[in-house]
Amino acid sequence: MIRDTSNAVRRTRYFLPTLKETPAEAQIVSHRIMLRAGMIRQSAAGIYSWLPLGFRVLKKIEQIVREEQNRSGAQELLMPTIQSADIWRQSGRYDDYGKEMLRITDRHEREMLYGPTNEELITQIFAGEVKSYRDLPTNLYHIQWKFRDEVRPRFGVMRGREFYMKDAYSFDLDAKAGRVAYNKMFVAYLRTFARMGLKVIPMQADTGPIGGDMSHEFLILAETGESAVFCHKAYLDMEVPADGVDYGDAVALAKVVACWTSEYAMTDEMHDAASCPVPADELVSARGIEVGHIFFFGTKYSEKLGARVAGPGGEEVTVEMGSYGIGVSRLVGAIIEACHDDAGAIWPASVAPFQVGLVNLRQGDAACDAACEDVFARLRDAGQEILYDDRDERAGVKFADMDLIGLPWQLVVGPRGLKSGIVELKNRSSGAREELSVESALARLTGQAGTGQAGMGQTGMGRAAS
Ligand code: 5CA
Repeated sequence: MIRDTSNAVRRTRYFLPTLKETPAEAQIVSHRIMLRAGMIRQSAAGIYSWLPLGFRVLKKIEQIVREEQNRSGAQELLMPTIQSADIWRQSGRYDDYGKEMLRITDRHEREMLYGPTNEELITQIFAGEVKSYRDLPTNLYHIQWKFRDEVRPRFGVMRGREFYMKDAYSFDLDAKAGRVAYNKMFVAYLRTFARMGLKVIPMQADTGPIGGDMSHEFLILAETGESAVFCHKAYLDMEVPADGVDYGDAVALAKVVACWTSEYAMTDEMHDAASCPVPADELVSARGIEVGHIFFFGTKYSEKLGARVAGPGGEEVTVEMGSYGIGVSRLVGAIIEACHDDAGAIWPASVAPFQVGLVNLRQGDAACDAACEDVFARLRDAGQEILYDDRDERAGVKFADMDLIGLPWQLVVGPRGLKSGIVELKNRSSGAREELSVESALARLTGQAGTGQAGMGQTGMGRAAS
């Protein structure tokens, strides 16, 4: 078996430039933590490089999104970042998009653009290949960088100009089938965010430049959220569909969606205090971060780009479409917003860059070094993701860095404990520390953390700092 050596790393060999000072440009906690924990560096306004630690989290989030999209029946493909202006002229959005669109001219003076979204391109691909209703329903998605020349890029990766998005596009024969496709994505979104330890609330939304007549934004509650949100408190305890949810059962899916849309939930754009039906003592008034947005817009793009199929009776049918976005790079910041304390990030195990941080309290001490090497090798060989802080640094520096980075477990090896064969295991989320033998610590970490279940609950509400 070829081992993935990137899952077990030594701090002295790992590119992890943590900062002691808080960078002045960062206004919100996630941006501060991402810079201080060496996850990202700004390359230009709203454009970031992802350093190894941040990149690992991005990839974990991406993988959860992918798994839940696949499970719902959507198929992954990959479209380019650069698109031709022609299809945007056809849809009528080339001028509408205004300055937010980054326009490029190639050497042949052809007008190109860096894609802010992909409705036009996917519709063109579909229209070129699919000719019969028999090939429906179809849902195609990709996970790709987007560019929107935002007037005010801010809050780090939360509102970037270049950002990583999952966008899915559904194609159906009629509006009823389109609604089933919409429900599938709705349910997949509930599961996706719950797996990241987030409590998400779907809210009725404005459709903006994407268009259409049905749309939900998925928001997580966080003090630094860009939108004010108003929802019934029942949302805080609603049940998320389990692993075995049957995406083939349209009735069951509709029931889940009906439940999750049964209570009042609006962003400030849609909320009207005068007509809000929820009594004040049942209304949650908070701020939220939009992590996903889904749209049903019928034939808006299929009509203009000629996405038509032959229906069951041979008649020509213009397909019904929806589009479904998740802000993958935004989620890295959003999860920190929902899940941190004064010392740093507190990663849910499912998206943590590594599961275990190994702290050698006395580097250079023969016993400590040997014990750490042993633990490191055994966790690595058990397939555990581990970051070994083997630097010649003071204990205080190592502790502060580990808390900042926020791995679910810290395994602390020091000379005093080792004399009696004892190490300390700290849970980053609860702060609980336990002294136990090396063997018990290893058993705990390989038995528990190896399943991805270590640390905080995966479906629990993120813990926001006060
Ligand atoms: N075409 C549709 C659905 S695929 C679309 O583009 N929807 S969107 O505009 O709402 O974007 C989808 C998600 O991308 C948003 O919910 C948000 O989480 C994320 N997003 C949008 N703009 C930015 C940005 N400037 N920086 C980071 N993430 C963003």
